[in-house]
Amino acid sequence: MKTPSRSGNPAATPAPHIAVIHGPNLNLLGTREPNIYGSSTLEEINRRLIELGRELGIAVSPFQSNHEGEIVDFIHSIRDTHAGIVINPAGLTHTSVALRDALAAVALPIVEVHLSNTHAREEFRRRSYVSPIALGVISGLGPAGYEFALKALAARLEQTASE
Ligand code: CA2
Repeated sequence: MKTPSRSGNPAATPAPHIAVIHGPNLNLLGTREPNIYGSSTLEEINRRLIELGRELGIAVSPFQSNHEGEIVDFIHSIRDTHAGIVINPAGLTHTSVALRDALAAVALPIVEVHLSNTHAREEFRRRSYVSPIALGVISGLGPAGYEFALKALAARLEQTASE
């Protein structure tokens, strides 16, 4: 199989797409609770991920919603166009069977990211409906966690493309 192109040649294999999904309230990043979630805004995080994606030969599609159904619809919509998902499901991590079912249904490789260490906080944050169907989980490393997740998915795609 062909590997993703990093040549910048438009005639070469198109870059695989990876969605970066941010759940409810993450639009507030950088404006409230910097002691827990840091001072980067969502826009800054997305900009950095798009830039990193370019370096990795990946087209990054960021998406944020405060509405569970919109996130489910978005996941359905990328089923045939995207090769993987980085997701911070935010509060839906701990509550949403619908989100988990949508992710399982599209059967794309997923990396779950949390800015804070969910295991060092309240007990209810320790349960994730997403983790059992994720390739991996990164928690507590701040915005760098999204970058590690993107690199891990890019490496996985390279690996599966060469198999
Ligand atoms: O640590 C994370 O990334 C979380 O996914 C964030 C969620 C929380 O429910 C999870 O347990 C862990 C909360 C997102 C709220 O985002 C805010 C950002 C700025 C100000 C207030 C809330």
